[in-house]
Amino acid sequence: MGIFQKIRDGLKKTRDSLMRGLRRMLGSFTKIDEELFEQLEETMIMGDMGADTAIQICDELRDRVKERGITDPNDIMGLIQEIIAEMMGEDEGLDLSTTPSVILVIGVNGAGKTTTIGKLCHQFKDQGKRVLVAAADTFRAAAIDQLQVWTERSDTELVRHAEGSDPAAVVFDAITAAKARGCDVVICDTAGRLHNKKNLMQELAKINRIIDREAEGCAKECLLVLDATTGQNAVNQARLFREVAPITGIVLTKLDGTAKGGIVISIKNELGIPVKLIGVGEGIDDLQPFETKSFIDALFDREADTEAVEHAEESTVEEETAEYAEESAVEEETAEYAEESAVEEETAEYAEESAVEEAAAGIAEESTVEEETAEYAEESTVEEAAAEYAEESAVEEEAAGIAEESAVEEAAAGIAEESAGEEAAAGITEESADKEESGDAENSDDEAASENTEDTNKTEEAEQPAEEEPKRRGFFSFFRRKKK
Ligand SMILES: Nc1nc2c(ncn2[C@@H]2O[C@H](COP(=O)(O)OP(=O)(O)OP(=O)(O)O)[C@@H](O)[C@H]2O)c(=O)[nH]1
Ligand SMILES: [Mg+2]
Repeated sequence: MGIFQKIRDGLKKTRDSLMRGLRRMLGSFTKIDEELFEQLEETMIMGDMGADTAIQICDELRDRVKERGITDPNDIMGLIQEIIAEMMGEDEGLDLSTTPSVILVIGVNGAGKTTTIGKLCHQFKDQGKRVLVAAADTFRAAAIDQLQVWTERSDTELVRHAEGSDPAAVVFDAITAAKARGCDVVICDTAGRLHNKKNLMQELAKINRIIDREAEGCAKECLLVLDATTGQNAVNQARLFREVAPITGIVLTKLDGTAKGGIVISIKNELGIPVKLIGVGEGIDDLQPFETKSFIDALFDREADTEAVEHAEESTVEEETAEYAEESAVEEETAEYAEESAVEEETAEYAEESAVEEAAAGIAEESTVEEETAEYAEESTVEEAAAEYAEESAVEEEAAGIAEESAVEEAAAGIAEESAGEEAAAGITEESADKEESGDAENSDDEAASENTEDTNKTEEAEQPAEEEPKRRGFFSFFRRKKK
């Protein structure tokens, strides 16, 4: 992400609050009058630009509006931008013109001193500089350890003493070491919290004396770290610190988390101290050199607002798309489910049908079996009946002697061909005929029947046609004789 983009992002809250407030206020006016200037002043003070700075800007506005004959309130914003840009003056960067250069970092506790030093180490290292850090916040052991973590991250050198030792002694050792090692930059961390304000100020004064003495002729920076979220309170801190330390620049941290970015203008205008660095996040890359033009452009950037609106719109579209996709997914799932259910139902129906079919088939089969059985039974019955009939006929014919030769022949022949029963019947008839032939015509029906069932050899004989013919001939001649 580019530097401007970082500043623009970092100033988003200030832009959304202070700048939008100014535009909305100006938009409610149709002409430029005293009421407009009064409301403008109020809005600026509320936006942490400081009372003095707000009054100064409005005085300058009145003059320019009159000079240029401006009557449209919509032109006011452009004039404000112009005035602020002039107020901020020229940019002033860090003076690192000597080797070593010494940077003393001061500020109240929690302002962001140690974090800023860590970020600076990273930047200097990237620029190929040899950096040495003095852990002059000896008030807490944790402060020394925190600094060590940062120096390890950026692979820079650290001079540290035990907790509670003299901070000025640490600074002395660091400058001596930096000279001996040929370091480019010495950065001194300091405590933000002491037993009381007097102690803090005395300690800083002592450190400054050591730096002046040991780094005589070196480029020196005394950076006051201010937390932007504290608003106008930060300006008051600057006034206090200025009494004991020759502040050369301001580091304004946490601009990313506040709508009070207007204090940058206030600090510069009221204290006359340049803002040299701004912190726009907690990351190692989130420290930017302060550039007035970028700051003003980012603060008055209307495109960023448009983009924000567009982005919000896009997000809405994305959300809607996501919702739609979700709905579609649900619909698809439902459809799939419905399909599955349909398939299941169909399967069930099919299974049912199959079951029915199977059952039907089973029944049909059974029926067939039954039918077949019936048929078979019928057939059997027929066969049995035929056998019986043959038997009976034979007996009857034999007994009555009235059966005609041809009829008897046909019946006997047909029956004999069809089944074993017939054969048996043939056997019986043969037997009967034999008996009759042998003059045993008085034999009863019962005797003939009993012979038929008992004498299986005779049935077997009936299956042998070679022997059958003479026997039949005997039977027919018997009938012929009877008829006569
Ligand atoms: N969002 C944001 N947080 C920051 C920034 N600079 C520092 N911080 C956070 O502020 C908190 C305090 O930072 P430190 O660097 O420990 O502050 P300090 O001035 O050294 O504090 P003491 O050592 O107690 O005097 C930490 O949580 C940092 O991450 C910044 O630019 N933006
Ligand atoms: Mg610290």
